[in-house]
Amino acid sequence: MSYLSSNQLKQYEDEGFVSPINIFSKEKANEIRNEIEFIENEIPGELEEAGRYNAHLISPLLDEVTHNSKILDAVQSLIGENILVCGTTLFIKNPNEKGFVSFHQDAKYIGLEPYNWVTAWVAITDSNEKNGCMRMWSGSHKDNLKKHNQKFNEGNLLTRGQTVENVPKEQTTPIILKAGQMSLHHPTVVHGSDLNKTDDRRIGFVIQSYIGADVKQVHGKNGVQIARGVDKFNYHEKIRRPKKLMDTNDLKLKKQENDNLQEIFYKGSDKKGKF
Ligand SMILES: O=C(O)CCC(=O)C(=O)O
Repeated sequence: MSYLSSNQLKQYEDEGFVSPINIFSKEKANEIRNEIEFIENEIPGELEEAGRYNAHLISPLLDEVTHNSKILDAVQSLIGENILVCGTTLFIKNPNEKGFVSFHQDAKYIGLEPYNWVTAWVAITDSNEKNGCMRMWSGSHKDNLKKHNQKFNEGNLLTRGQTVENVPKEQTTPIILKAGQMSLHHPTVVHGSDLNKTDDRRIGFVIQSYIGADVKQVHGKNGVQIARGVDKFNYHEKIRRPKKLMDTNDLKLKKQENDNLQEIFYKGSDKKGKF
């Protein structure tokens, strides 16, 4: 039986996302926030720019979220029982910083094919219209890949500032989440987010993405962890899960994985951004 209800499955099919889904308590979300902020304080810069990827490789609490059985039950309803984690991203918007995310489709530069994969956006803080929650262009996943302009623009939290132009923003749906809830979105749904206009941080921990074992990385090398089921395809190298916080070898693994990611994200581009 599917963990997602038939209405939720229909929402995903029709709109390209499903939200909100309760995962853990506000208290747990706070504990995770504290771990993120502890890392930021201990190793300044570790979670910034290209370091914002794959923090689950150095943080036992983020590893626990990545392998959370409720999240995996929901993901299984969409991509089947053999699930790999091929990366995570921290999308943090600090107050007084000009961070935003232009409208884009994840599938454009991520190199994961076929599209049997899904992204889980887990709210570590509340996420709402005031602090720049994601906005989804409902139904846009049905049109396949769209043209993206590469803007490399100031404040844009995407690698290339990749932008789908002329999205009817008033028709997009805000993904309002309480800390501890998540949304799931499709590889080709167009989405973005505005500035954080509050005086607290907005933190999203994004499993980007959960892929079926049948999904290849066509732009480079992606280390993966088995989250559930079996991997009879063996397309990717398996990487370990952390046993303690900020272990020296795990920090090296994170760096190596993130170097590989840079190759993937900037494949074919003669310009590089800071993420
Ligand atoms: O956190 C955001 O505002 C955008 C995140 C995003 O684009 C994604 O998770 O694919």
